[in-house]
Amino acid sequence: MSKEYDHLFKLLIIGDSGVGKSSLLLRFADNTFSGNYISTIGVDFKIRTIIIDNEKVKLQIWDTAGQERFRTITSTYYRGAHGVIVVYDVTNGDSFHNISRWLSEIENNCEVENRILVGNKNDDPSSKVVLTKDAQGVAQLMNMPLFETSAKENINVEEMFNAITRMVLKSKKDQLSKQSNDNAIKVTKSSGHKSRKKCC
Ligand SMILES: Nc1nc2c(ncn2[C@@H]2O[C@H](COP(=O)(O)OP(=O)(O)OP(=O)(O)O)[C@@H](O)[C@H]2O)c(=O)[nH]1
Ligand SMILES: [Mg+2]
Repeated sequence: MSKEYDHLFKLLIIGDSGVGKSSLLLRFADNTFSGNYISTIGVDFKIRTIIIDNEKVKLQIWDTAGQERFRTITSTYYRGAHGVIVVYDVTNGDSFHNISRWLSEIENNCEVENRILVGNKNDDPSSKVVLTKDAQGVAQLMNMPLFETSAKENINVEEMFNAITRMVLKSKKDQLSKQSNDNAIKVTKSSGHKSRKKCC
């Protein structure tokens, strides 16, 4: 029987209320979109398993409420996250300026290194107010990849989730190879010590 998955990662989606966090998750997990706005209460999550380089990666994706009144509850869900998706709305300048607040939330609540910046609602050039080059500037400064997406038109959603998953997978593999290198050094050191003893 084939394994259910090779890796299980927890991803978190944060950002101002109304930027389209739940819509991005619905598009990715169920390939649906609704124009109705039902603001998330607290947190919600969905699961999707994807294949990356022949490995099954099960993603548990937590969708948090953007509203300020849920901040205490949502902050408890940061712990243990392997990757964080920080979303703003390209048609709403305030949501872009608030990115720095969301990055501070990450710093205060977890030690995750894999973060991605997402400008959602990139489907109507006439309402776009956050220019791509400005967003790229911030992304570079913060050392985060930038994706402009549309949950509505299904633009770049799959690519964005794949990118953050690849980042998390790479971190895990780097960490594992570092650990096995460290262990190899330890073994070499201890066997070296033994052989010196034998000599004497
Ligand atoms: N044009 C357009 N509208 C979108 C897009 N994504 C979401 N919306 C709309 O934006 C509104 C808010 O979307 P949500 O996904 O509920 O936003 P949210 O970030 O989860 O909001 P909270 O749960 O309150 O934090 C809804 O009316 C969606 O239909 C998009 O890519 N393009
Ligand atoms: Mg929501």
